[in-house]
Formats: sequence, C-alpha cells, structure tokens
Amino acid sequence: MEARAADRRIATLARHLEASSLKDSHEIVSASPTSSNSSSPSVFNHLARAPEDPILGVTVAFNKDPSPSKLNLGVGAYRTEEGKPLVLNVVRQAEKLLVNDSSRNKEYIPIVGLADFNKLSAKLILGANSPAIQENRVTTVQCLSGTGSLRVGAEFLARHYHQRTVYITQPTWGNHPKVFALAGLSVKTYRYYDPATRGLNFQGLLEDLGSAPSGAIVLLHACAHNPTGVDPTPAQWEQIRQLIRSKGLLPFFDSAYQGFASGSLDRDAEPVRMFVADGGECLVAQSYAKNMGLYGERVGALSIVCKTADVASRVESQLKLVIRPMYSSPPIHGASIVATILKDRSMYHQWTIELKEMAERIISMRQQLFNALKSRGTPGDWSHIIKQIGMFTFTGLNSKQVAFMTKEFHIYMTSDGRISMAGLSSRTVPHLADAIHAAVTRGV
Ligand code: PGU
Repeated sequence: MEARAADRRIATLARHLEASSLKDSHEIVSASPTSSNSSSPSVFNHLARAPEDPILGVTVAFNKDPSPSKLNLGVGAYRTEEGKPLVLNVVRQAEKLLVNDSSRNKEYIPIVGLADFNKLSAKLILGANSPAIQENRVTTVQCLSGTGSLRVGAEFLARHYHQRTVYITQPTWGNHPKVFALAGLSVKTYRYYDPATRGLNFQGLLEDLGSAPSGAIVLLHACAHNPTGVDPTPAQWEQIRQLIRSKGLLPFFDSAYQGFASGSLDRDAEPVRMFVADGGECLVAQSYAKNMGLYGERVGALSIVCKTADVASRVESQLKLVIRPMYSSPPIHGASIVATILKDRSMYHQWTIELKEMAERIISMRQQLFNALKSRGTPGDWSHIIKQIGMFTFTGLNSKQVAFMTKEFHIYMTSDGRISMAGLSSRTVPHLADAIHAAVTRGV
C-alpha cells in the first residue's frame, strides 16, 4: 500500500525520537552500567511539554482562576441563565427508563453500534422520507460523538478513496485539520469568511472549490458554522451543490449543531438533504453533544450515502475494519438515551421543545449583548452579533484584546475572538459588554 502522509510524518517523528533517545540511552548506560533504577531519568525525558488545546485549554485556564467574576465563553457548551450545565429533562427521563429496565445488560454491542440508534440517526439528518434510506443506500455507524465520526470517516477515506485531499473552510473548528491530517489526508483550505464584511466570502468559496482537483473531499459545516456563525443562504447552498456535483467533488458534512441554528431540526438539516436529494454520494458526521446536551457521553454517528444498496453494505463491511482496531465497539449508554428519545413520539416532541428553548436563549443573548454595546456607545458596527447564528459569535476582537479581557475582566474565550453565546446569561452580559468596551476604547 502506498505510504500515507500520516505514516510518513509519524516515521519522521519516530526517527527524530529514536535519534534523541539513542543519545540519552548511551548517556544512561555510561552513567549506570548495571540497570535502570529510580535515580535514572525517565524514558520519556526527551518529551517537550505540549501546549494546551486552543479550545479545551481555555477551560483549563478558567478553572485555575480564583476570581468570583470569571466567565468561560471558550468551549461551545450550553449553560443555563444561572451559568450551570444543563441536562435536558427528556434525557433524565430516558435515563430513568433505561436504569429501571432490568432486562438491559452490559454486553458488547456490535462494532457498528446500536442498530436502532443508527437507523434513527440517519432519519434525523436525512429526513423521515428520505429515498436514500428507503433504498438502503445509507450505511450508518455509531461513533464517539462528532469528532469520532469525523475521524472514522477520514480514516475510511484515506484507505479507500482515490483522492486524498480534503478542503476545509478558512477558518474552521481547530480540530478539523488535525483529525484529517492524522488520518492521512492532505488538508487544504477554501475561502469562506470575509473579515471585512463579517459575512460569507461566496466568490472566494466558489473560486477555490472551482479550482480544487476533481474528486477532492470538501468538508462542509451543515449549519451554524464554527467559529464564524456565518452560513450560506439556501440559494448559495444550491450553487455550492451544483459546483460540487459538476466537479465530482465528495461532500463530507459535519453536523455538530443540528437544531441550534434555527431551533428546528428539519430546517437545519436542509443543506444535507439537498445534496442527498440529487442522488449523489456524501458523508455526514453527526454529534449529539450539543443538541441533546450529551457532551461527555460521546454519542455521534457517521452516515455514508452511496449510489446503491450493494455498495453501502460493502462500505459498512470496511467501516468495521476501520473501527475494530481503533476502539472495537462504541459505548452503550449515550446511544441508548438517544434511541429511547428518538423512537418515542412524545419524548421526541419534548426534546424539540427543550432544544428550541436552548436555541432561543442563545438568540436572546445575541440581542442583549448587541443592545449593551450600543448603549455603551462602543465604537464599531456590532450588528454581526445579531446576524450570526448558532452557538458562537466571531466578534472580530484580536488576540491582544482577548488577552486584555482575560487579564482585566477574567473573561475566557478562544484567542481568535470567538465567544460562545451559550455560556452567556442576562446576569453576565453587562460584564462582557464592559470588557469589550474597554478593550476597544483603550486602544489595546
Ligand atoms: N465539529 C464541530 C464543527 C464542532 O464545533 C465540534 C465541537 C465538533 C465537531 C465535535 O464535537 P463532539 O463533542 O466531538 O461531538 N466543538 C466545540 C466543543 C469543544 C471542542 O473543541 O471539542 C467547540 O467549542 O468548538
């Protein structure tokens, strides 16, 4: 098999480590010829300290801050008006049913996960009446949340797809390039966001995808683009679809926020359904972290929509070979919660209500922050706060301003100026507005 990019990188890294560890072991041998003991240096002595993750590291720094007024707007995780994590009532209800069901056991589930969960997940994203599902052209595997679904999809493509280049939006979620590069794909970017308009650089997007090599994989954020909060309009999606199909590019949707953009699960799935409706192939990674609040349960799904049922079943057989040596089979609990909710009409309905409440609270935070900046007369046009959608606002604040707000106001956010609106409440809006006002007016 042709050496993959990741293999080459790992081999180079291994050679480098080998060279330095050989040197160290030589020194150890001459210092202590008998054997290693507690006074000899660690076999990991050569390791440099790795930096914290740019997103999850924000929480690490936040947790260390003793200030009572500290505010974490880094990670995209929903908080209540009281600033507390939220477990949805419908999730509690499903968990009770599961715990009280003594017929349940803890046996391994299949490599591909729970059958019910997979079927219902495909239905959730592709639509109840999707012809692709009815024709058995979709294979769905339960994975470890959105990240795991992307990674399994990327590993599968690196092994079995002829074109090893993936195009991701500029900018994008910080983990995307790592997930794809370490799976062995070559990562390129396409223009997406225009800082001047704080909107979509549609022309740039069309040009870059238009000049992508035929067959290239294109990562698309299904809705609520992270970090910009800027999505194409339905008409723009249609143009993107035509371009992708005419060039034979392969769409790979990342759906981490279904329901969070508009408050409607169906509306947020429209871009994906538009691509599936044309009969072409695509991949979709789904996460239940945000829309069901199941962050730490790690529940997600990868669906691959194929041309025929026969191809789909062969794809699934190969996905099993990708998954088995990675983690063997996925965990039961989170997927059982999701399946319990999705298959019960009344629980499903209750979920949509709670989801809408979360989406609406975020929208009201946008308005409140916008109003607070307006009332302070903060210089600049802040209308993008109410125009952008989903969990995040891409404020336009630079890394120095962010550092200033952290130091002076104990407000934590990613250095690219992204704030998680879901972490904000009516109580904390004035504090954030004061901080932004100070950062902008003091010429930081
Ligand atoms: N895809 C996108 C676009 C995301 O924003 C995230 C999470 C994921 C996938 C993966 O989520 P899972 O938890 O694996 O389902 N992004 C959040 C959460 C923190 C993180 O970086 O993982 C964020 O704050 O950007």
